[in-house]
Amino acid sequence: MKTQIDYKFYPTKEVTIISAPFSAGQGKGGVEKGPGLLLKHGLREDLEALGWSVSIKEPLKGTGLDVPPSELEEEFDRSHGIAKRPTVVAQATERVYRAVKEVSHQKRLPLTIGGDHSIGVSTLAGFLDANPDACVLWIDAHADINTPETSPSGNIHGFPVALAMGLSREVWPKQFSWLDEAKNKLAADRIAYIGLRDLDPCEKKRVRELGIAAYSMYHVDKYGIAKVVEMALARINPTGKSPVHISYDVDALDPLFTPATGTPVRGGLTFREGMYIVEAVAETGNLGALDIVECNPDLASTDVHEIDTITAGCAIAKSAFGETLV
Ligand SMILES: [Mn+2]
Repeated sequence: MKTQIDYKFYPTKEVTIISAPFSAGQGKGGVEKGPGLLLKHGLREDLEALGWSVSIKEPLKGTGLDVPPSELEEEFDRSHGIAKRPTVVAQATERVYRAVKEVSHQKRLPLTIGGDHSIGVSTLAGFLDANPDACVLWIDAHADINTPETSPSGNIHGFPVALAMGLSREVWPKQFSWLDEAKNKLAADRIAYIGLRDLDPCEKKRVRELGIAAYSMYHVDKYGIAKVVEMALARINPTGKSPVHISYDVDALDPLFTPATGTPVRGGLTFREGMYIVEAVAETGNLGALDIVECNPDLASTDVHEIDTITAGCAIAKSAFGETLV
């Protein structure tokens, strides 16, 4: 059934799905299969049924970057510090950035499907390029605000928020210089986290020092999800007039609901809490952009786990694009 919601920034309801089958922002193969499986499970048809006209962009097609990390060449140049595979990650994220930027300037809603969360830098920088006043809800168990000098693992999927904010620019691998051309950096008062429960010590310090609105699972328990979403939107979008970019890592949900993901952490959002967040943003009419990342079918121990995780990804999209329960 066609959605009844009035999308303020997309009155003609046009969306471009940007497929980003990329996995080298972390070490586990399989997450590059996420976009194909989301589409196979009917993502495109789901959005069409809600009244959206859908096109698809594949910025990594034919680049050889859409393979598991083990099939990409090891890099032995350590001048970039701890950051792993900076050359391929920089190449892939730049391509996805250009696609998101183009789609955003065309006034089509960018729905980017991963792939690991390193592509978050692409979607943040690309959407901000066309929408300087955009604000961000980062739905995740993790803060993804590490930099090469603070990261324990070196996996760049833990860096995208810091990259988009331009933090510690002097220690970035040189391969990321493409990011200097992005017009607008993400400001600390334009992003809120929901679902946090596994931050590195340096990330906790950074989130506090920058004064970022951070709603952990403690706050979800304390206030309930409806109040948390209300508080988060009041912080980042006080006028209610800015487009809201939701970057949704499926590990925000409890592993009971999305078991097939690279860095699961127990004590997460229930399925309904997770859907409520996107439903509530959709209801405001302010949805600007959406990312759905970190579905990794190769980490499913059963077929049911794989299907649960992929269909949760599709459900996030449907809720964001206007599906309601009644
Ligand atoms: Mn993440």
